[in-house]
Amino acid sequence: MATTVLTQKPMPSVNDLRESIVRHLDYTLGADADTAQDKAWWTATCMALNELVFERLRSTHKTHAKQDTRAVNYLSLEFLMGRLLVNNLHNLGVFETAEQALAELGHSISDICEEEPDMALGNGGLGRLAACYLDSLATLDFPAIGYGIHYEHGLFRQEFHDGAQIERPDEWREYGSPWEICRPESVQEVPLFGEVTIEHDELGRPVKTWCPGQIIRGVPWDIPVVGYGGNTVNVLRLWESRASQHFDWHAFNAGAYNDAQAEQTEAETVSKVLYPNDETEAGKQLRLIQQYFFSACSIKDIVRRYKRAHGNDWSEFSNQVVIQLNDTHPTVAILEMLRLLVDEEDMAWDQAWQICQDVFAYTNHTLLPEALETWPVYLFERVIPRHLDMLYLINDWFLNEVVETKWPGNDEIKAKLSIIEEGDYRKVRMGNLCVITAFKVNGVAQIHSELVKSDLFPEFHALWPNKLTNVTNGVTPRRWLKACNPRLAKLLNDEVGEGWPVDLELLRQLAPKADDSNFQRQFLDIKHQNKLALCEVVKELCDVEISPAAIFDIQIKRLHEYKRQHLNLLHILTLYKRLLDNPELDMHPRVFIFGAKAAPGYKLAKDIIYAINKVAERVNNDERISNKLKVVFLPNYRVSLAEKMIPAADVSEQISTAGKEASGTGNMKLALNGAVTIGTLDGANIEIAEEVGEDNIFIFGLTVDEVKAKLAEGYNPWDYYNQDSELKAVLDWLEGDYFTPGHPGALASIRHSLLDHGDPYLCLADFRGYCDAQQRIDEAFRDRAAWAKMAILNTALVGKFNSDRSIQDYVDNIWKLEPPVSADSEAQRKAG
Ligand code: 26Q
Repeated sequence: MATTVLTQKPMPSVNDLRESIVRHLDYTLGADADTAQDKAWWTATCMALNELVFERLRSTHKTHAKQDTRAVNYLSLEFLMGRLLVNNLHNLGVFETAEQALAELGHSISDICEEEPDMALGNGGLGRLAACYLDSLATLDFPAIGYGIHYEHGLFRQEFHDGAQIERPDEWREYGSPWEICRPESVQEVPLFGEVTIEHDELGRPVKTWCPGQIIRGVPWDIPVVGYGGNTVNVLRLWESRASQHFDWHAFNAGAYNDAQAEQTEAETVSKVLYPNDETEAGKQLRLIQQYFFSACSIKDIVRRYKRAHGNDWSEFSNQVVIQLNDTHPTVAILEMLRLLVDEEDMAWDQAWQICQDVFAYTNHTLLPEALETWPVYLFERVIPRHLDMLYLINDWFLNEVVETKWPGNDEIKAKLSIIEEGDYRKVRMGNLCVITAFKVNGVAQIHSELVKSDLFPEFHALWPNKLTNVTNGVTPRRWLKACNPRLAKLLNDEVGEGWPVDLELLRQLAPKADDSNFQRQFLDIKHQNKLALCEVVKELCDVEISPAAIFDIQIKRLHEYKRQHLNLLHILTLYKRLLDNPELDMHPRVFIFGAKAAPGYKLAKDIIYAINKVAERVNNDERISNKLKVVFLPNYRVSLAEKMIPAADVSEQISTAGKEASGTGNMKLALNGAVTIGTLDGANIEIAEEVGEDNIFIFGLTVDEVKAKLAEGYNPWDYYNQDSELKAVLDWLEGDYFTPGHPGALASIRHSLLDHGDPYLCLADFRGYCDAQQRIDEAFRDRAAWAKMAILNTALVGKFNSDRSIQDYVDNIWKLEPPVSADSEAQRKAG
């Protein structure tokens, strides 16, 4: 591992850390050790740790400033960081030290860590991916900065009331967070609204000037990102919106207290709350303002940092700066960069546009048509009128020079590739603007990237054959194995040494032991311990008793029709029916465990949650089936809950309609922790199957090509309903009041979507194949040695899905960052 930090204080002893915790409790928090609550102990522990973190933050900053090398700026509306204390303790190598120090103070480290609220500034996969990538960038010692929004409220807290999802506000920093550092010296101002005026210069050329109607301030909060080994600490910079003047005294004195107050409230609304929709575009003005606010603050910050080192010499800018757009959400950053260079730096258009084409790269995370972002032109015109001018200039150049050269006179292609979509009202296509500008566009798994080329952007691919590429997603093994599964981590340390958290391919050495009965026993024993721990969580959260001897079958992800939690439900109903028909049915006991939030406005998704909860209630209380089947839906699924569920999983449900899940990352976390996947040939499942081998995964269902063919020939779900009596029975079951006594039809919307509304995600077509694969799992699980072998091989063979590998792919193929300077080579350079 390369090191960028040359001198550092030695690691604290148990005594040092214990004293530091008490010192912070006494003097920073003003609390009393005898009466302090766990929350105060948690805060004091974070503050004690920050003494190490901040020192490394400063030295990393100095090193990077001195080296002045190319750095990546990762722009994302979402960062799902989860909890930071456990992770930072592990990454700094002081987890055991802290455990001992807290024990001496009479506290268990796990109780203290449980006090930390999750930093849930994201919806799901895309946001968690950004967090894993920050971890890997710091671990690999690359200079990187994450830019996002300092939401006051992250993703809503989920409660179930009589089985239905209720949303409550998330309060992750009600009284402040010990991890954040406010940087008032780097505040940015962001203009909004107003109009563009045209005047003429001395040569009679038109000069456009933007006269904004409002200015809001962006206040940066820095969250340190500690790399594994603690050499590099990068930052995640999150922007909070504030009114430009703290208070309008003029208005106040004139008696207009409410006006002054209103402006402040309006400005502060911008960073108030994370939009809880993923995959579906909301089209709301506030969301566009969020996107512009954070993009503008970030671009200004990037330019400010560059100018600090290079003044007005722009020749090095595209060598020093690369900006990765996490989906299209930060697209307006492109337009803001142009505006800044042209309007404020007086740069010629051609040069400014060239810079944009050299620095931006874009990651696509979805093919779903409804998720491709578009914005009404009138909203652009209202909120960022000057940016709309810039957009038209790009579009004119693109259509009249680029497209016209390749396809002369072809208006059909022009209409398709234009950044502007015509129609009832005109819309801005954010994806097209990204692809036209970016020097690289990547999908997030092999199949997804191929579909981006062939189905989503085929003409762009024909224009620029080297632009579209793939970087398969990955997850950090520090959080998703070492920290969340300490029992397995210890076994791995004993087997392959302690290097695996930074070199996951080392786990391949386990493969020869997959047949070793002693090793199998140890592996299964750890799984059993982890399952026991999850039993307690389930008891506490759902008041349901489950047995660790059962198969723990887990589906955790956002709730979406395309992810097909309702296909899982149909199979559960099938098993339940078989058990009622034959209580002696030979099946291994199974617990189906769900975790998922539904977007608050996504009616069918909420209906599916309700249905699973209602079926769970009935099944779990049915004594006739003698505990062979249990169903639990854990409320408020989030990163910290995932960390408890994943180590306990036997079976990982990855059952999206082929072609719909761009990659998936939960699939990787579960396999790494020894869960066996039941899945379709979709997203990264395909690559997981390649790595672990077809004997160690349960694949079923239509392929991407078969899905396309079926839809082309005219898919009719009724055909499956009429031909499969078991399927018919469970669908009809949803119509009555069996699961909702006294309320017939309460679950009928699911049946309707699958029959009357055409089953858009082909659940019925895949139903029988899914049931058969589940049957094979039931049989396989009973052969304990064979199952252990499969589980071990999953852990051993998924090294590819380490986010360090993903980051190295980005560095080599897209960002072209220099390899970090190691302490050794730095010393050599100085010496000679
Ligand atoms: C867009 C406009 C307005 C409001 C919200 C949104 C919005 C927000 C979040 C749209 C999409 C998202 C999130 C998408 C997401 O998480 N996609 C997932 O990304 C993962 C990482 O690449 C993949 O593994 C998953 O397959 C993909 O679904």
